[in-house]
Amino acid sequence: MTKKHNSENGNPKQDDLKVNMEDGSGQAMTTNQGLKINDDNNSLKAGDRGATLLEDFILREKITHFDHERIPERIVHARGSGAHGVFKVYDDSLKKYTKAKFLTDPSRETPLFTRFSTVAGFRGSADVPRDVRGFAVKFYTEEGNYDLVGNNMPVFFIQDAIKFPDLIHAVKPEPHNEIPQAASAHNTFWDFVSLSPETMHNIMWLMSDRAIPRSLRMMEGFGIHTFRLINEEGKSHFVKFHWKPLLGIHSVVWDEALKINGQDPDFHRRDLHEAIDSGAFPEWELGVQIVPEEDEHKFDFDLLDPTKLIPEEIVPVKLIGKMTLNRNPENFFAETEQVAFHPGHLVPGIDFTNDPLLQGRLFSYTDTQLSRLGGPNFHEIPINRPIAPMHNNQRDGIARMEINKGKTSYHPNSMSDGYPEQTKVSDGGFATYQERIDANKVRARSKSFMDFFSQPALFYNSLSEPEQTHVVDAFCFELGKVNITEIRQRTVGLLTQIDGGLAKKVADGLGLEVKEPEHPINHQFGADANPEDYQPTKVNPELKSSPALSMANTIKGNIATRQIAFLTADGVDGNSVSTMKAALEAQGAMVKIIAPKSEFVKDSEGKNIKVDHSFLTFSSVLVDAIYIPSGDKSIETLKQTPKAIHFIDEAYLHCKAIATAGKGKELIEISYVNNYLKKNPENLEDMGLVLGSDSDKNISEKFITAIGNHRFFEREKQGKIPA
Ligand code: HDE
Repeated sequence: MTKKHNSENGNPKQDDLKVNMEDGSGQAMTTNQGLKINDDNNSLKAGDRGATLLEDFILREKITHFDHERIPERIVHARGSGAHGVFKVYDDSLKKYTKAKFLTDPSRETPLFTRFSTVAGFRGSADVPRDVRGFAVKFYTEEGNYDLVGNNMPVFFIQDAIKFPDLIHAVKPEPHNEIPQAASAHNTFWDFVSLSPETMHNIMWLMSDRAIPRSLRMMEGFGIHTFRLINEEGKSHFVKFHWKPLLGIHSVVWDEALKINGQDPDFHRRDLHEAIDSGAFPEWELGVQIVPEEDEHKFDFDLLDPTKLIPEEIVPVKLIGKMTLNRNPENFFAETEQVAFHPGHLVPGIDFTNDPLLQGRLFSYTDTQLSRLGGPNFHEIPINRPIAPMHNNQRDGIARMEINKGKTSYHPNSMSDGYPEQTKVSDGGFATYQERIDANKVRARSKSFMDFFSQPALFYNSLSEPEQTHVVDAFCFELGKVNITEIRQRTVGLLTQIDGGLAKKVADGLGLEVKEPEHPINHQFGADANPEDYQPTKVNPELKSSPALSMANTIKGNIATRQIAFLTADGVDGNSVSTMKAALEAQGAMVKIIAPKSEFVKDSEGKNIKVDHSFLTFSSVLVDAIYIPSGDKSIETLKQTPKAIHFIDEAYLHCKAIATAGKGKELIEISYVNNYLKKNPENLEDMGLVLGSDSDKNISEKFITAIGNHRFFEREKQGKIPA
């Protein structure tokens, strides 16, 4: 297919997609053959009471198409949300490391499509289970598509691709009853984990708040594996890829996540869609950690081991460019569902390493599309086709769209003058990096992969106190759902190897004794191998703590796109609403007016204020903070509205900022929160409570600061609120 290089609107991929767009507005309805339809409401019958006639080709065409609307969902990462965007590199400073043009030419804006996903749940599952999130980016570069298929955690559960089916079978719903949906808290997952110490690093991340993001827009992304950058001279450097969100990294709390999944299963999908629709385009900086080849063995872990990260304090992340997601898909199925990523979609300047997990992925991603997208021509689906010209001798197959001209479909040929022709490396042809390999064929795991516990310990040590508490709580929840004591005990045994305090707290929470694991604890060896050779090793890590790993150290203070609920009823003070609304919106926050009934509330002067949601259809878990405007009559009504009081208790439990004006405070006084107010009258603002009067000019300023803090985890020490 011949492609235009020069774009009409500055985005060549958008132009490319337009070729396939269909728009029925203002058009006549037709069959798939273009026949205009006269009656789409009644099938063809023998008499108006039937029977229906087989000859009704219009009925048959419509129903046949409907019958085949579904395709197999992805075996992993089935539930996802996607968006279009662009990437621009800041400067050409990466030239000494890579010849990839999209990473070195600041004048280029590369179109891209990004798909975020959960891993375990089915396509129709909810958005906020405790899970890893996929973070896959397809760059439509002028040299071909480059896919960076990563996750929101920098390490993976297993070290060798051959374990992937086992890992996924263990985490997916159990085979006999297909329970539970989108959850790792069940016997089979923890059975596998407790027997596979290599999983422990990713398990620590999975038990942390990283597994329950506030928004897809507030997650980091990681390529995980060590890749290679190759420069013009053919020299290789190792590289790890990072995505850093400009809004910072933020999460919800676990109790909130459980409730969000019921209140709005599309919480993340909606959030992404609405942010882009409103023009608040999500942005990430692309970062690289570069390691010279000579330094390959300088670390206390193996760079090829995907269960290890390179601490940023040892190799800094250099920020090289920015991705902006600026357009929602036109059609979910055509774009988000049919997009096909593959870590093997490379461009000159980037290459692989021998990471045994990456090597297996390089097979899996094309293979899986064959059953998911129905055959070998999935690269022709509009969302997948490159903007770079594409010509080769591959032919035919199911649903082939291209009409290949010419008499030859082989190379070498003379009948077509040798075309399509090969390209020299110096002219942009791809050549694999010539890594020297001299080895025996063995089915084995490298000894350098056997330190399973130092980096999980580094991660745990790097967390703030509330983050550590959340990890303990998560283990207690997950293992609490496991009903085989040996599995729980074995897992606690593995935790003893990471942190004694952590193991003790989890054991306490589960009602178990702490027991050191029995020897041997590693099962990653074959039947003839000597288990002694595969025992976990312990190194003395270079770092004890890496501040970059804690979300407590993330960017704070930006309240753009944060959702703020205003609790109102008839008689609400109009000024109190409009002043605070204006102040919040000036910072990019989004206000939702909540009231006992939909449509409108009347303010104290009888003016209508549009209601976004009633208490019936909304809940505190869907917002970041709440404000209770003043108004004698409205506060009296809200006091009689149990859901309004629950709103406050729940928001307090989830450590969110709460502000009141004037009489609004009385609503708090009849909530459970009042127990804590009485105990802490001094430091309310440190706890995210802004109790002001309408005349208090600073109230909006203080509230904005509080929202910018994201959460007030100090409250968790006060004890829980029954909400
Ligand atoms: Fe994947 N993975 N994966 N994975 N993965 C898939 O490919 C696989 C791994 C990741 O939004 C599948 O097209 C194997 C690591 C993302 O469409 C499948 C192994 C990382 C997505 C597959 C891994 C990922 C997938 C299912 C171990 C982070 C969603 C559908 C060797 C670096 C992409 C598909 C999207 C999807 C196989 C491990 C990320 C089956 C065999 C490590 C983000 O091919």
